[in-house]
Amino acid sequence: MKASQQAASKFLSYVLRHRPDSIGLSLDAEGWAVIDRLIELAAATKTPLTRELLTEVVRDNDKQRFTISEDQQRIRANQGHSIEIDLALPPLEPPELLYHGTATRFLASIRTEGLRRGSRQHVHLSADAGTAQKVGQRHGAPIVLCVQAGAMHRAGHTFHRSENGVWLTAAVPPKFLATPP
Ligand code: HQG
Repeated sequence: MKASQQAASKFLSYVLRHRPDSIGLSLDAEGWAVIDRLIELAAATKTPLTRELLTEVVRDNDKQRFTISEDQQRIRANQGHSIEIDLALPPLEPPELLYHGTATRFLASIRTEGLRRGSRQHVHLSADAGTAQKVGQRHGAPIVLCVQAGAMHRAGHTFHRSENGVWLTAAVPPKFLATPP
């Protein structure tokens, strides 16, 4: 991604996941923003956007963080929200194992409480350990936890998969987590 795309991606993550109100933007119940309105409001910020830049960011984003609607009128973040929106994803049976990357300093608390969603709407899980490792690195010395997602699903926990392949669930109780000794 180019520097201009990276700046736009950060701005979009902030506005579409956490603070649409910071630029006076409204999202609908499923988290979509009207692109023309977003461009209009972004013009007054340090991160002005154009239709072309938005198209590039969505297309080239390393994690495919955003989706433009089929009619090209709206944009939303695929996951990571802290605001209350309903992505309207169907519940899905997860693979037997999923992974969660975190920092070693959180381990004691996670062993006691399980994984909590914190400020976000969901706990985020990865389909592979490599991706989880990268997610963990964002927080410090990384460690990858194994989540018994199949067993959780059989016990009645609901899972969704975001448009960009991130698995989402409300919480992971400690008994479904394999932590290193
Ligand atoms: C930890 C990125 C103590 C949790 C990624 C994590 C992801 C606990 C941190 C997405 C805990 C929350 C989300 C407990 C959980 N005690 N710590 N009981 N339960 N934690 O950033 O999963 O690049 O909110 O392990 O790729 O790291 O932004 O969540 O370390 O998909 O697109 O609390 O964000 O995507 O941190 O990352 P976060 P996350 P983007």
